Amino acid sequence: MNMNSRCITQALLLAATGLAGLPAQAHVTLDIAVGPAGSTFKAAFRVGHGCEAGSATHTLVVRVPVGFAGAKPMPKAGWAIEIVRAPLAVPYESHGRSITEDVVEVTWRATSREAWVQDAWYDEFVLRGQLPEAAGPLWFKVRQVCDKGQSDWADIPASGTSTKGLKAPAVLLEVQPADPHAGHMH
Ligand SMILES: [Cu+2]
Repeated sequence: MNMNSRCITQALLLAATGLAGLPAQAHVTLDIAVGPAGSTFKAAFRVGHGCEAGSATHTLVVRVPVGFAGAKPMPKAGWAIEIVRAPLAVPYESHGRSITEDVVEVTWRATSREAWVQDAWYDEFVLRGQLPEAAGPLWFKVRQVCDKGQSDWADIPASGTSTKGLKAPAVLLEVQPADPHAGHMH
């Protein structure tokens, strides 16, 4: 069985029950996957199932792409948070200050078995940040670690934003052109 045979199984089940047109409940995806350029965005990563063989999830590692600035995880009961910061290749300005390093990775780790996300359950992990001024795709690579095995959602298409055919697509956030009437608010 390859890494995503479970997702394929779910897709087949959905197709068989006539629900294939609904948004995929498989993989790791964003609850809302579009946001206006320059806005503060709440990225809610949805974990719809466990790893291979129905194994429960105990760790989620989100690699924050360049352009998603000042990422802040929302605390989650039963889960410890680790934040990795790194120097930026291209510093940016925020509130008149030059920002030279930023959050590049956030990890949620269950502090006890009770917090593990069972395969039959659904959960969300929330990260807030500032979207870039330029429209375009942002890809979050997400590693889901389970009791047995792990899934690395890290495949990015060579061009465009279609994840069709990718075995383990990274999580897509589409930054759209900003509303010219919107102010700088957060
Ligand atoms: Cu899936």
